[in-house]
Amino acid sequence: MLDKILIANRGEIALRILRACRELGVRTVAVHSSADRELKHVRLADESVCIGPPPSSESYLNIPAIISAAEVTDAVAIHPGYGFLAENAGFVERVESSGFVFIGPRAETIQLMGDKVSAIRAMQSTGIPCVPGSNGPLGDDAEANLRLAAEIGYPVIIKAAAGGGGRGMRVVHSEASLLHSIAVTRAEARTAFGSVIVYMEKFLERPRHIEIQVLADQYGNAIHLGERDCSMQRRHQKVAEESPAPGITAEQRHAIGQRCAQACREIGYCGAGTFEFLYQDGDFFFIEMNTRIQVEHPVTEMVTGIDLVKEQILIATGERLRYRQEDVCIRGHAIECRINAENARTFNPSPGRVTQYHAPGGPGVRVDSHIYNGYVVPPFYDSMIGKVITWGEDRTSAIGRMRTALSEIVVDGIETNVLLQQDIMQDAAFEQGGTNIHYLQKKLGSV
Ligand code: MV4
Repeated sequence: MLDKILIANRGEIALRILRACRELGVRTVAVHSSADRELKHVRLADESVCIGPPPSSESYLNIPAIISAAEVTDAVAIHPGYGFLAENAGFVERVESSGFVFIGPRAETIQLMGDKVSAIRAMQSTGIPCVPGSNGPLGDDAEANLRLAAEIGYPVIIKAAAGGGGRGMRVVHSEASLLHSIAVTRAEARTAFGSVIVYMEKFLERPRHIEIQVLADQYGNAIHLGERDCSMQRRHQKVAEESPAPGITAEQRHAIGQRCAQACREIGYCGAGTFEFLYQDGDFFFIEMNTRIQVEHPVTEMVTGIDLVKEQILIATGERLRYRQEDVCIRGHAIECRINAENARTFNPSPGRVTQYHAPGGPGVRVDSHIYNGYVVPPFYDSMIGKVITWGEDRTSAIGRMRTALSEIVVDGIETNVLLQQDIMQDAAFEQGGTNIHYLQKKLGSV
């Protein structure tokens, strides 16, 4: 077993990782910025090291400071959580060349998936269904690009190879604007990512965002843990997620899940990962792979009973997967509502002191949050302050428990999105299930 793990993150996920370490009897090192001395996991960790001033660029993204903290505390492994350095192949190389274990996939895998063109190529070659498109970078031949778009059929979408998560993309509705859109997306990609590589896909107009969770070990064993529906989003920020996805049959889950597990074996994937798909009219289309633990991992944990963070650590330790595919069963339904410190109307962050906090509870209710009475939400980081997750024997029961949980939660002193979450949990279309990625923004009246 890994003796001591350094947690290279903050907030709820740092606390989540700390709890997994505790269960496994692994000692913990918290690293934090000078604005984060009062974080709950910093207080609970066996050791803590301040790695820099408040801005992430000088603390949670400060690779030399994190490596030094691992060296001075004799940590043996580093868990990156999500965001920050979690999908930075250069960081993984530095971690490994300094003699530490990175809890996640190999640097080459992160590199492969970070370039969306190479990710799609790799997935296509393993038989994962992809969106019809250029199957590679666009060249500078205007005629060839116009011909390709005509073949695919408008509307098309131009995406930056180095983008992802909604950054660096442009929808094109007709040939009149194709060449201009390619040029603009290239220029934006150069500025934002330092790469001019762009590719083209058919633009799907009303898809759902459904993703498959996988676990793979270092010995070529891989399993899937079903899907999550993450369609309830605003400006590429997920708001609520659930598992299983409404309307997906056991046969569909099995078919797409087996393909993902097989793809993991073929590319030598190692650790926890997520295949992101657009789902429309009964078909799955791969768009990206995430090589990290994700914010919404708890809904999968609740329906499978498998602790994904513990499994990440065990896999990094060099253990074989403890579950075969037959051992994984999806039981009941789970929903996650993200709780953000933000203004209900403008969605602007609302940092400040939490003067009163009462967490919801009861059967089937889980709260992943680092906040407490008197905690000050700093202005420097993401506005998510926690997640409420409910489980029920069926979707109706999970929704009912979420409504009750949201009616119990009290977070005073700062503004939060609790009212928005209550509204979503009462929404007739949500209750029906299967809303697409545009639903929430339309409901909110912002396109
Ligand atoms: C698309 C698409 C429609 N067609 N690709 C946005 C985030 C990035 N991961 C991929 N995204 C999209 N790619 C094709 N070919 C629509 C989106 C999209 C989206 C996807 C998932 C969740 C939310 C979204 C919101 C807007 C657009």
